[in-house]
Amino acid sequence: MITLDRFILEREQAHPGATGELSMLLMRFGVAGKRIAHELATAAFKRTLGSAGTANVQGEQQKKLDVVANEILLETFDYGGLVVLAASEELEAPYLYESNERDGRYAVLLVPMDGSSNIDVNGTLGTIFSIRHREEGGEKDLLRAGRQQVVAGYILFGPSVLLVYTDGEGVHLFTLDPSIGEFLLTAEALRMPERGRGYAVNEGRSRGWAPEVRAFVEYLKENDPSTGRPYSTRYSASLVADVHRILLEGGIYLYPADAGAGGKPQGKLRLLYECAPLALVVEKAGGAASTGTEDVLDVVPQSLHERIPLAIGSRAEVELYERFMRGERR
Ligand code: FBP
Repeated sequence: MITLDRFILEREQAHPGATGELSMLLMRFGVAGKRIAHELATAAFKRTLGSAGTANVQGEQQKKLDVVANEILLETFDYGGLVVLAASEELEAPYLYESNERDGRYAVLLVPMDGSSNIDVNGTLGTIFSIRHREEGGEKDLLRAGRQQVVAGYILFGPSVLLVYTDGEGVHLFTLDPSIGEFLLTAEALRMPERGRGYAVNEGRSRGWAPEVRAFVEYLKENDPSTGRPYSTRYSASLVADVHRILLEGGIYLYPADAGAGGKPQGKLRLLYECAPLALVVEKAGGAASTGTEDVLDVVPQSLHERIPLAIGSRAEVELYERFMRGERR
């Protein structure tokens, strides 16, 4: 029975120069995950379902649980002097931990509640996290390519609560055992299938897509058993849930640029705290993540809440998508 704490500490011992701070930080995400899971499970009784009546920096209506999860995560790093900055989907500017300003060596990036449209219908939800080194201090420390993430991962709130992370050396999966309140290792050094049989995309938005995107999705739906087609649609409206399925079964998730009515011409998902963390997890498991023209982990953000188009999944499907986007395939 390998708990999250034991696993992290044993890996730390493999790094003679380690200070233990990163280990403590990672363990805290386990604690935050348990607290958020409890809030989700009791939300109906606590009347914390529904809208908070406020909007976040993206102008999106916040759910009460978006706010609750954000507060739990900000509290989680408020002691111990580890974290100086926390950037969140729910905050316009990064939160500064003044008490850690002198010695804090890390910054964290957060999506407290992913898949918000699933909250009130008891659908699958997630929390996305990423840890970066503090360099010069301030927001500009965050505006660096995803390759500079030290740790990235997610917590998946489904029939069971899972925590998945990479520290750059493999991807590891833990399952919360509610009887003891501990995350236990259930898969170490996960490897993704080279290709899958499913695709995840909101096809209701296809009119706003570029012709190359539509051609790729149509290609997946053609009947050709020799290439594993037609693929099945597997879209849950939770990026974390869809990427987790793809991590285990292969396939591809798409959120393309959308020039249609009410669409996001530059893509919906945020580079720094949605796309880059999941891109690191998927790449370390053998998959890939692309904007359609560039590896997500190489994109240097110009602003904290920058959005990009996203294609993430098995290497075969993502590379094929890029060929469609270059017009090499019809
Ligand atoms: P939020 O961060 O606002 O939840 O947006 C992210 C997300 O919910 C993803 O989890 C999901 O894949 C996608 O947006 C769903 O978007 P749409 O409702 O346009 O299909």
